[in-house]
Amino acid sequence: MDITIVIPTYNESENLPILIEKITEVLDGNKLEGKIIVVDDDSPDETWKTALELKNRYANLEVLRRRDKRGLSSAVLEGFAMSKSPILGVMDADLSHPPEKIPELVEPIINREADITIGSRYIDEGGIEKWSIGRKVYSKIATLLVLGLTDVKDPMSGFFFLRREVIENKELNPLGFKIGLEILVRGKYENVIEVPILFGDRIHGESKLGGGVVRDYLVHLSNLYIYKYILRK
Ligand SMILES: Nc1nc2c(ncn2[C@@H]2O[C@H](COP(=O)(O)OP(=O)(O)OP(=O)(O)O)[C@@H](O)[C@H]2O)c(=O)[nH]1
Ligand SMILES: [Mg+2]
Repeated sequence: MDITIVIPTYNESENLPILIEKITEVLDGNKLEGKIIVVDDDSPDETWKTALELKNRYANLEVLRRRDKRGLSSAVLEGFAMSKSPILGVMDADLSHPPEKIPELVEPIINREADITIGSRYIDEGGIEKWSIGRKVYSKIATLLVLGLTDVKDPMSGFFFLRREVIENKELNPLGFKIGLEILVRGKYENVIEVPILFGDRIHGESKLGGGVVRDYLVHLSNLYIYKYILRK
């Protein structure tokens, strides 16, 4: 069954070649048929150009260079819209998400055991390699704030797969960083399986977590709470 992995990028030109090679190795080694779509928001470091060059080596790679937009969630949704695969996935470009876990994430969807699978830092055997205490606390607080929205242990993970039907005909809001959470609240699904991952520190480049992220996150959460408790019930 064919799968599409969307990789949103902003200034990831050093990480991308390493990641694409690893993903391809894992897909080939597990006889998975996969397409990779890089959605780059016209990165100043020309990640889009690196990606286009990689197309010569990897026939399963597609590249979208968005010149007029910024945003992780909207990049992921545009990547999904470019694909016809029955299984869709997302992962970060900065090598934080272990590609070796892709088969474990994809197989429950192929076998119809799950509609959504999540690479999870907050279940047994999952974890985070090198965050500062401050960042860990911040992430925990962000996760506590969603307790009223989902039972998933790591709803903020940026490494997940889903059956296309989960989001088909659903209106998803591309605000902010947490498209996985958006899908968990607005998507149509029954079973979610979390697979433990060890979240590594980014290898090259800088974090894009900046000033507006917290505000966007709080607005996004308010929208989701209103949707879940006021609009739908
Ligand atoms: N297309 C696109 N991709 C983005 C944007 N912002 C971030 N990304 C990508 O989304 C992924 C996650 O962003 P990161 O900066 O790694 O966020 P993070 O993992 O929470 O932060 P770090 O731990 O510091 O890496 C990376 O692949 C980024 O390149 C954006 O505005 N547009
Ligand atoms: Mg990162």
